Amino acid sequence: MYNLQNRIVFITGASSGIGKSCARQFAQLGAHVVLTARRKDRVQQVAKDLASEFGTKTLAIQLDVTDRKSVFEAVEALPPEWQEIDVLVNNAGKALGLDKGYETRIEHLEGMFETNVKGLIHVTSAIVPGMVKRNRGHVIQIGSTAGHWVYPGGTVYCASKHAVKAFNEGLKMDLHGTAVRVSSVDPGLVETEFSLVRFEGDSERAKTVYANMTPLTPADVADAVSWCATRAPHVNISEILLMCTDQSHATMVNRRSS
Ligand code: NDP
Ligand code: 8X3
Repeated sequence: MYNLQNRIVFITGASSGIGKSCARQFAQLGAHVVLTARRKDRVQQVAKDLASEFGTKTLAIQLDVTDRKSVFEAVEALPPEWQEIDVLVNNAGKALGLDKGYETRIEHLEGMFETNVKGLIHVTSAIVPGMVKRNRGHVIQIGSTAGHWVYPGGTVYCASKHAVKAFNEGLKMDLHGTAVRVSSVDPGLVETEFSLVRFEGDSERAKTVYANMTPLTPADVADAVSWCATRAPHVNISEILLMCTDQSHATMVNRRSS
């Protein structure tokens, strides 16, 4: 098992949901955690909680992954003892709306592709060269079942997650011959703020997504992420596709009558 004690883990989208749970899992494993997101107060609070609960060494940084310049500046400005990132969890992402692909509003199209695809590539590009130089590191993308299957209303979001899947396959080949590992953890329905964001704050509509079924929790996904990161260095987990027992395919969800 790969020991993450005192290793540096950099997480995007650590203010909520899966990213926040990953931060907790890595903190429990003794890692030092860099928490990033746009909502600075939230990442500061997560950092404070982990420090008081586990004594974790944390760094909270306000970061918008869509801003390539800020991403590179933030990575370059890391204090020396935080520079040697061992694990990158590229988690920041979103779905916006449930429109047909050709009717998707430009701000939704841009919001999804700028964050899910370009943002993930910006962060990877800022961090991976250091991993290559040290010949050590692990990039873990949070993909989605939406990167494997398409569903009605998810055309653009699914296209963005298919792009993540393709980028990740390429990244593994780009890093061929190095010791840098590349994984993708691809969940189905997870109850987080994801649907609240998708439906622009409509909490009633968001709740219906997870009604009368038992979705994955963010901690279930973080388990898979930390499992990838703790395998022996010669083991590279390429992909984990995970769904709750109530979900069998993109739109095949077992809902119990209430
Ligand atoms: P949440 O909405 O709970 O979390 C999303 C996180 O992304 C937040 O921390 C948010 O922080 C951050 N984020 C959004 N935009 C940006 C940005 N431009 N720059 C930096 N951070 C950003 O949703 P989830 O935890 O569910 O989503 C996390 C990932 O998991 C996403 O990539 C999503 O596509 C994926 N996923 C989710 C599933 C689900 O059913 N929930 C299933 C499969 C995959 P802030 O707003 O503070 O910037
Ligand atoms: C999130 C899973 O099915 O809600 O990536 O799009 S789904």
